[in-house]
Amino acid sequence: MSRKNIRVCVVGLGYIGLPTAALIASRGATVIGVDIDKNVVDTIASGHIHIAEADLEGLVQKVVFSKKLLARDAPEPADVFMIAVPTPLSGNKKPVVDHVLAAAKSIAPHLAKGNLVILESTSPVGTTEQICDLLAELRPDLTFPGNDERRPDVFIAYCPERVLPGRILIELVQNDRCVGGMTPECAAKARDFYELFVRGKCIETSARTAEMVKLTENAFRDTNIAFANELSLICDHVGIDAWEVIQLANRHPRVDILKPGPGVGGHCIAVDPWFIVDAAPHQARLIRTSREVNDGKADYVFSRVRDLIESYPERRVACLGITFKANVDDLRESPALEIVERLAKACGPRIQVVEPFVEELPQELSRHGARKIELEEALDQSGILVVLVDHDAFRRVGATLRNGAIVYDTRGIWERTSPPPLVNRAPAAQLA
Ligand code: SAJ
Repeated sequence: MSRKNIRVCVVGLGYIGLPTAALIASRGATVIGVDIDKNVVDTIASGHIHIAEADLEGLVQKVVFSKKLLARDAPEPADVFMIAVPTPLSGNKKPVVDHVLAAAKSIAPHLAKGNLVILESTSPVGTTEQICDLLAELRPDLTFPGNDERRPDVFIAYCPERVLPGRILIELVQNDRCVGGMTPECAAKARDFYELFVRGKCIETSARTAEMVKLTENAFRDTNIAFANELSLICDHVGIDAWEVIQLANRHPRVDILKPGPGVGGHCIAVDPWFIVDAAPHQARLIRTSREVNDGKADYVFSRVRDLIESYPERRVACLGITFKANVDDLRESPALEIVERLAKACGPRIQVVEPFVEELPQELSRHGARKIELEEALDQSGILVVLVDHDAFRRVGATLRNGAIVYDTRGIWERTSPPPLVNRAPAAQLA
């Protein structure tokens, strides 16, 4: 496989598909980037991007202008097809693979002998097999792995993305990849492809194992964050500073507790563990509980802040941050946003929001009278500061700038300068 002659069709130009398409195109391949959203296609075709990600706009502009990345609203023939579309949860916490199957359907007419199809979307175990079955049904003129004794005409693999938002372009190149083939030959073909642009190790396995690896990675992190969040509740209950406990416990050579926060957000860690729970509900007890603990933390923070606000009716309230984590513009599954929405509903115009990564507040917030303000205004005029996201801009605020405001710091970014607010309880502990 050579970078220069290869044509790659990437279906789904979101947080993963777009950076991947741009990176592959920057290495010399011709990439057809496909999205069903016309605005997304038009934005990219004009050299711009619809998401915020470090260094992405410059790269996209370069490959679009050099005609290496072509934004389209439907797939076109290629050597390699990559599917990177969302796999959301249904209301009853079941994985929805409709977008993956629709993407597979859309590439079916363009498949030819020798093609490689790779699924990158986080998916329940067995989804890659489902794609094989679907393609085999739609293209009886071709052979597919798992559906025919003969050597397949089309090779199919699952290779999960594992990049961290904010560092996507770096991690796409540096991280090891787990390449799961429907057959060992499919895995080998997919590995050859990834080695064109990945500097990390590409390790071959089966498609089912690779699907489970992806879910495992995010469930592992969710469970570890749940430990930190549960610990913060326990410390709050017994009147001890959780941040100090964690800092000291982490000095043990084999202890590495993550950070408590207002809950877990994003489209990955807050979602993927449910795929495991759905597949093995009786076995996945810890994984389910971790999800519940992390979701419960947002409820807890909301109640504590509401109590605090009601105890100081004369004070203006500034909530710092609504994105799902630091230094990104992504609001998906954001616990900070959920908390601020509930506060705005309960307390109306007293709630003000500082969010440097978002131009306009979501309608749900402004509808209740919440207003977006600058950080300086919040520091000058707000008597209650609620830190919900650890953006760098908030970290840099020194104690003197906080003007004696009551601080509820859910991310532990500010040093403690005064006793914490006492709301409905006796011990003088900093709220975690
Ligand atoms: N969080 C905490 N405490 C911590 C760490 C994180 O409360 O100590 C919160 C964050 O604030 C955020 C959420 O957890 O709300 C998730 O953030 P994250 O930075 O841990 O992860 P994501 O969702 O941005 O990206 C994860 C990564 N997975 C793992 O680290 C195992 C990334 O590598 C995956 O590619 C990505 O999910 C994905 O797409 O699946």
